[in-house]
Amino acid sequence: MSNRLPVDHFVNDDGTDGWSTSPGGLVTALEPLMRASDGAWVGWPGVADKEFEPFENDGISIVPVTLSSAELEEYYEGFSNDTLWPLYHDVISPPAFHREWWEAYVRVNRRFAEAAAAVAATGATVWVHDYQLQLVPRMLRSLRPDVVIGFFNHIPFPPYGIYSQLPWRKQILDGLLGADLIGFQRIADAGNFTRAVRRLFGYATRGAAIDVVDPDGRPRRVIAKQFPISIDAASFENLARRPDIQERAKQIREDLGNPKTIMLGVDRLDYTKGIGHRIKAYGELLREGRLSVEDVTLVQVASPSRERVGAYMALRDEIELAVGRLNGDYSTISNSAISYYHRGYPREEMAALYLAADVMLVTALRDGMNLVAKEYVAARFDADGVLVLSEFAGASDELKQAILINPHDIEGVKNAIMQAVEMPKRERSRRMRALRKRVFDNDVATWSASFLETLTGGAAVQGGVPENLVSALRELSANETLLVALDFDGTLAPHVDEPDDARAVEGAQDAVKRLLELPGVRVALVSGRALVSLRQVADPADGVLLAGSHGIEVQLDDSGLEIDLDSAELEQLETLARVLERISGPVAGTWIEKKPAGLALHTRQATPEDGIGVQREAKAQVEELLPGLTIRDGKNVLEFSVRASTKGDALAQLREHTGADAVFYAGDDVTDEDAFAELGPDDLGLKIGPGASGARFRVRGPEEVAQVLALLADFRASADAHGEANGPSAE
Ligand code: ADQ
Repeated sequence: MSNRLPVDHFVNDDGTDGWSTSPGGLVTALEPLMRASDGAWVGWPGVADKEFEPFENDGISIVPVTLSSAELEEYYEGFSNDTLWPLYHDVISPPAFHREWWEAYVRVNRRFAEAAAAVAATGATVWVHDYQLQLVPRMLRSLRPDVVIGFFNHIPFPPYGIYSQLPWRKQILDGLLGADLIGFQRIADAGNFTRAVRRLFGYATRGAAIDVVDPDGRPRRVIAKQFPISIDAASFENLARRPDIQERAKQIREDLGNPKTIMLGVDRLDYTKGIGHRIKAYGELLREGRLSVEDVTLVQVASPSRERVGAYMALRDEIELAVGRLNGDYSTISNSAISYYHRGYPREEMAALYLAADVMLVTALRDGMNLVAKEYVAARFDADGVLVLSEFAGASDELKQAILINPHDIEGVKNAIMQAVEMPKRERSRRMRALRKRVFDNDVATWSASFLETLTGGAAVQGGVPENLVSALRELSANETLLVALDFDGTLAPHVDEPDDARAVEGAQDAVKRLLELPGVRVALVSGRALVSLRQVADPADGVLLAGSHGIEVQLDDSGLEIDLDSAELEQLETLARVLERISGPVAGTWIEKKPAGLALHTRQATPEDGIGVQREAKAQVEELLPGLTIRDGKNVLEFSVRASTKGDALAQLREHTGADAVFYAGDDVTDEDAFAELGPDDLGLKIGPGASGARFRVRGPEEVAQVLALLADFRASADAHGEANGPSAE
């Protein structure tokens, strides 16, 4: 889903509707995938007040969302482009806050969410793009809890001091948190977002993970991290290699009078792009005689943008005044200081311009990524040309061999321009080669694959055991000693309503039995269940190690089962009991359950208002009286534990106990993410089902887990037979 569909509407001679595909990088990257997965693209077709039926374009279903011209004004030009855009770009231009714009934004976001809800298959993956649709993830989740939702923010996410100006700051964050995965351009953007979430919602965050509580009271883990977008680098290079394009590049140079140096700026005409700063620096260099129009010229391409928004009209006047002044002051009959073009060009012409330019100037004051910088690099197959790049563009995180500038520092920009103009050939080519490596290593296909892999992994929907997992299992099986640690519910056994009814699928039982008999292999169950409950589904006498209550209770070979709380913990437990009893005692339908190292407060039989009230009160008081105590939100239950433990801690303990050289860990729950985080490069993490995950591999469900464990047992058995796994003694 994106605000704008990847197709443009036109009217055929006979009056029928026609559509042409717009050639953006995003479309190129997603097209093959969408065709293969019977995908649909939901968005606005670019024409107001007109309803279009869904149609098929190049094997992709196109689902147009209708916008009225009033909505276009309020939701798009207003809230998106005159509120969010300036706010998210460091308030370079003052954002306007209007309640009716916000209302239109909510209305249109709901329409998009409904359109997606109507076309998405059961369990589908929905990828929502950009700041115009930030409320869609939450709206879609409430309409369709079965779908997996990713969101990518193409523009920066501002620091809290700026973000907090937004009157609807909580609603927008909540909208985004409806997604399973939220992608940003830079690590700093993800950090700003996570900090805002902590400040406004108080949710716990660890690294990229944010533990949220959904309106239905269920806890859920959201991942927020950077996925720097890129371009279809190979296609840009191929374009630049075409003889006609090279010819055109030569022609451009000639038409400009073959100056020693051609500098180029290519931007949407936007106040974020720092076009004025660039012209100012260049003008001063001409005035000071450090550059002269006989040697140097600047080509500035500014594509028309948002021409009905006031700030953009004013910007156009300002830039064109500056261009006119500079040309008036410095151009000669045969040499222009600036050649300025206010129009869009086809990709072919862009490639020729990039080839013709000795120096590319990207001076954005704030920019999510800036694809122009990457396009310039991709086009330069001749490993020549110098990129001057603003630190405030996301691209600067990757393109370190550019000349990096702070565009506000005009002296600095001037020096950078001089350095670029005078840079010796060898240095130019050394830098350009390094830049090219980076752009080709992370192209737009890699970008989208890595986002989608983190979101669901292909195997979450397809079933079967992916080929790369098979080879990773083979490699893993060759370790001398191996720990196979498994979550139970949802991993070995399908989820059921009554925990006592859960049974591991047959194939998984068999595979676990085989693994238990193999030398050098230990098997452990790691669960949120209490140990007593875990013992009903696995028998420690068979040699299975057990870690219950997220690792608070562990049953290792011959070690005791009881957990000994120390005096401080006992004291905390007493305080905890006192607080919970005081709060829940008077409220009907609530009760307290004793846990091995804590207490659980159940509210299932209370009225929803009472339940929420009691939980909120209990949480607040416990946090105040016993800061740092582990609190887990469940559905209608709050668990308080005086001993902090996660499945990650459990895994670490099991690893130490078994002394295993490598670990296999499989789990389906958000709590399993703590275990995945414990894994090292030689270990193997397997996520079951959809949802963002830190695991390297993924399969659909317990049936597939059974296949995976059987494969592992096979590999291990044959490795044993050949003596590989027994180390030097067997050789
Ligand atoms: P934009 O602000 O539009 O994108 P940018 O990343 O530079 O900025 O992309 C502009 C695209 O338009 C480039 O592909 C460029 O070639 C093309 N273009 C510019 N002027 C043109 C002209 N006159 N004729 C033809 N084509 C022209 C937003 C964010 C960016 C982020 C992208 C992608 O603001 O920071 O990099 O999305 O996520």
